[in-house]
Amino acid sequence: MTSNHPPAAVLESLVAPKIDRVDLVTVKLPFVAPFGTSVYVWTDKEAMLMRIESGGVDAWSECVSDPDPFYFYETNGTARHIIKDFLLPLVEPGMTMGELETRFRRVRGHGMAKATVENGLLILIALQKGLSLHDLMGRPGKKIPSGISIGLKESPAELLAAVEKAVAKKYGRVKMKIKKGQDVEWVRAVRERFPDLRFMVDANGDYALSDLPLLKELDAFGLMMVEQPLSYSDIFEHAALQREMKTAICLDESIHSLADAAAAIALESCRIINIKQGRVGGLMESMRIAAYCADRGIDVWSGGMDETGIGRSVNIHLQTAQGFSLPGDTSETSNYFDEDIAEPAVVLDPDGFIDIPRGPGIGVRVVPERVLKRAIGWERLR
Ligand code: OSB
Ligand code: MG
Repeated sequence: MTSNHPPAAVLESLVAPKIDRVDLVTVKLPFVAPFGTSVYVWTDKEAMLMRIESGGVDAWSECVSDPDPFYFYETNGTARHIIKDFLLPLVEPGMTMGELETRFRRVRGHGMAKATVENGLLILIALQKGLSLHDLMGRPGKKIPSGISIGLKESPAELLAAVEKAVAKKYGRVKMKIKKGQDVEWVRAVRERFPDLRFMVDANGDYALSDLPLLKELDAFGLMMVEQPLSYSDIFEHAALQREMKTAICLDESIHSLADAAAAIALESCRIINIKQGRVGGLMESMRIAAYCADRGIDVWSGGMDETGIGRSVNIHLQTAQGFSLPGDTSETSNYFDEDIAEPAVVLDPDGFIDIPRGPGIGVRVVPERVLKRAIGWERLR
């Protein structure tokens, strides 16, 4: 099926327009509360945004890297370097997006940098055609299920309060971060209070195979999955762990491409994959991975990187693609920021679903005054 209908073919055939101007703008938005994980605690979102102008139309995209390499090897600094010195010089008017992607392959890795340029061009093309991004992808609109990622908390009481709030909002599933020493008993507390909750955990690679007895204890809690329990770069040992665990393993950090997904599936390293469009190099590779997984009975969902309204909207549109079978990390804007740089904010409807932002492109408007207020760096590249 996928061979007759390559899932990203409709995007691959689009032609890149002539670009008049490109800017990188870095904004720093304070989080409403610190976001704690096993690898770092972030207190604000430092997001590098790209603005591409063509024939009087301007498109914004967002690089999902952080200023630090604690979740992923790319940083805003490396992404800027790769975009400026290697990717943008490869972009020529008249080339198809498929050709662009082929040229980009010469640069090894750096998917977050690649996604910033690729998504920016796709959003620009959508705007010029007057189409929403999901229409450009050839996908019908639908209500998008919500999911929330709750960071590490200071106490079980604080954790329970956060879960309670999420349950009241009708989030489609709740994920909590775990780390060594803050796991089984915290999970038990949530499960005892919310026996029917669609519930999962994310370790961001904090455990080793030698922690097998502890990880197996998680099987008692009816979790939807345990995300990235072992090292950020591992696929092989996750297969050994999955053989020993009842709970489905979901890979996040380890999956950078369709080839990685194929390896993980062949090795039976996971039963679920978290697709972050930035981490895998953009919308086209995301669509390929999702369809490939769907054909093999592997569930996928869209992860998040605490994006501003720009990246958040891209993630929402992506979830119309074939294969996105589970709620992702797509939560309300107010979960992160008092004031985003784009509007309208993402909100849940009374059933816990999200409407795709309406209108051409990603459907959200970047508010220039808010960008200016939050900008900590601005550079014209072209
Ligand atoms: O591991 O999924 C992760 C945020 C930053 C870096 C890594 C991760 C996360 C999240 C939050 O879990 C996702 C979101 O709410 O956007
Ligand atoms: Mg994760």
